[in-house]
Amino acid sequence: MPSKKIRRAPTGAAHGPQKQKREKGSTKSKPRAETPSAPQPSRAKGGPAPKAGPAKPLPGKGPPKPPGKGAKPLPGKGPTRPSPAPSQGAASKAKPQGAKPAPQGQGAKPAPQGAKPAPQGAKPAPKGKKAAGPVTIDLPPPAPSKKKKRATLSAEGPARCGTVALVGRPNVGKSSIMNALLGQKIAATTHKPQTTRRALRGVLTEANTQLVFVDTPGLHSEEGKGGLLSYMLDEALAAAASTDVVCFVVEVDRKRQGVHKDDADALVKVMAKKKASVPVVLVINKVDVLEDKAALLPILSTWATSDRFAGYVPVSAHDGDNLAELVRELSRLVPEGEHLLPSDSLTDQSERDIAAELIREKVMLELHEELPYRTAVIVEHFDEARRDDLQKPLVHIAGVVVVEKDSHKAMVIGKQGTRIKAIGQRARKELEHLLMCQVHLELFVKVEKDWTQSGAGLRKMGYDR
Ligand SMILES: Nc1nc2c(ncn2[C@@H]2O[C@H](COP(=O)(O)OP(=O)(O)OP(=O)(O)O)[C@@H](O)[C@H]2O)c(=O)[nH]1
Ligand SMILES: [Mg+2]
Repeated sequence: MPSKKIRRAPTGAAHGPQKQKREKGSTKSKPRAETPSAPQPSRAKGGPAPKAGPAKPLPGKGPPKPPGKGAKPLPGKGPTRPSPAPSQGAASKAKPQGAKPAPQGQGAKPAPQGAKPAPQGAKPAPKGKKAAGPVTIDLPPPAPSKKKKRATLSAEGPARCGTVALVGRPNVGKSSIMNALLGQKIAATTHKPQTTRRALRGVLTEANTQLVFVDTPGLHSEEGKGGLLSYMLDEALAAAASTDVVCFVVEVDRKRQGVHKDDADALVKVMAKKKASVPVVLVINKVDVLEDKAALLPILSTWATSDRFAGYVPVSAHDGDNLAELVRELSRLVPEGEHLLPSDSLTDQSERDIAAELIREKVMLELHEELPYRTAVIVEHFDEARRDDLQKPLVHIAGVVVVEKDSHKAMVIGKQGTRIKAIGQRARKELEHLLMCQVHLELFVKVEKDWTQSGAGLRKMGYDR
C-alpha cells in the first residue's frame, strides 16, 4: 500500500509560524507508547532498520538509500503538499483536499498531564565555548560581485529553481525557519543546541519559483572530535558547498554587542566551503525578542561592515515576521531553470524519517546534560494497515531509543517508567498532529555501546554520508 502523504496541518501556512494545534480527540484506548522495556530479540533482529531514504534524490543528495522495512516513501518523490502550492506568498489556509478527518474518538484524552515542560535550565552543548564581546571576522576577500537580476514571485517571467542552505551556529533557529517557511513542521527544534543532525530538505514552490531549502546541523566549534560531531559538521559544510544560495543564520542576542565569536567562526567555515559565485544572505532571526525594532539597526550595521552578503533579512520564525521578504530575496538569487520537483513536494524525508526525528525531539526535551547528545531514535515499524479505516484511522509506530550505556538506559526509562512515558505521550501527540490520525506508539530502549564514536554505530543510526 502506498504511504500516505504528509499533509500540511489545517492551520499550517507557508511563511507562517508553526502553531501546534491542540488535538481535539485522540485515543480511547490506552496508548502503548510508554512501554519502558528493552526490545525483544526478534524485534531487534538484524539491528535497527536502516533509515528510509527518499524515493527521488534531491540536489546535493547522494543516491537514495533503500527504504527501511515498513518505510514507504511516497511514490516518485518525498512527502507532498496536499494541494497546489499557494501563489504570491499567499498562505494557504484551505483544508487539504482529501485530507483525512481528525480522529473523532470520544472520551478524548486530554494533553498529557505528566508531560514535563521543556527544561529551562538545561545545559548548553557539551563543552561549547562562548566568547563574549565583539570580534573581528577574518574572511578571505570577497568574490567579484555579480549583477543580480531582479525577479518577483509573480507567475510572469522565467521559471526559477534553486537550492538554499540554511547554515549557522547551533540554536539560532535554522530548523524553525525552515518549518515556518514550509508551513509544516518537518524538522525537530528544541532550545538545546545540536538538535539537527543531518541535512534535511524542504521544498517551497510559489508561482514560478521553487526553493529547495536544506536545513543543516549547527556549525559547532568542536572540530576534530570525530564521530557524530564530525558527521554533523560535514553535513552542514557539504550543504554550503553544494547549494545555489546560502542563508547564513544568526540570532538577535539582546545581551550581546557585536558579532558572536562562534558566528564569526562559522561564517569563516562557510565562506571557505561555498563556491565563490554562490551568494550568501544574512538572516537575522528572533527579531521578536526586540521590544524596540530600532535595536536592529546596530545589529545590522555590525554585520554590514562587510560586503560579503548579497542581502540582509531580519526575520522571526516564531512570528513569521518578514519570511515573505526572505522568500522574495531568495527567489531573485536562485538561478533561472525549470522546477526540479512537483509543485506539491514538501520534503525528501519519508513520514517514517520525520516520525523518528520528532520522537528524538521529545527525547531531547525530556533528557538532560549529556544524555540528549548520546541518544538516537530509530523507527522500526511504521504500520499503516489501519490508516484508511473510516471509523478509526490509526498508524502503529514502534520506535527504539538508542543509548550508549546501561546507566543511560535506566535514565531514559526513569523511575517506574515515568520518563519514557512522558516522552511517549509528547511524541504521540506530535505524531497524531503530523499524520492526522490516531497513533499507537511503542517505545523501547536499547544500548548500542558508544555508537556516537564508532563508524559502525553511526551507520546503524543512519548517520552516514
Ligand atoms: N524568540 C524566538 N525564538 C526562536 C525563533 N526561532 C527559533 N527560536 C527558538 O530557538 C531555539 C532553537 O531553534 P532551532 O530551530 O532548533 O535552532 P537550530 O538553529 O535549528 O538549532 P540546531 O539544530 O541545534 O543547530 C528553539 O528554542 C526555538 O524555539 C524566533 O524567531 N524567535
Ligand atoms: Mg536545527
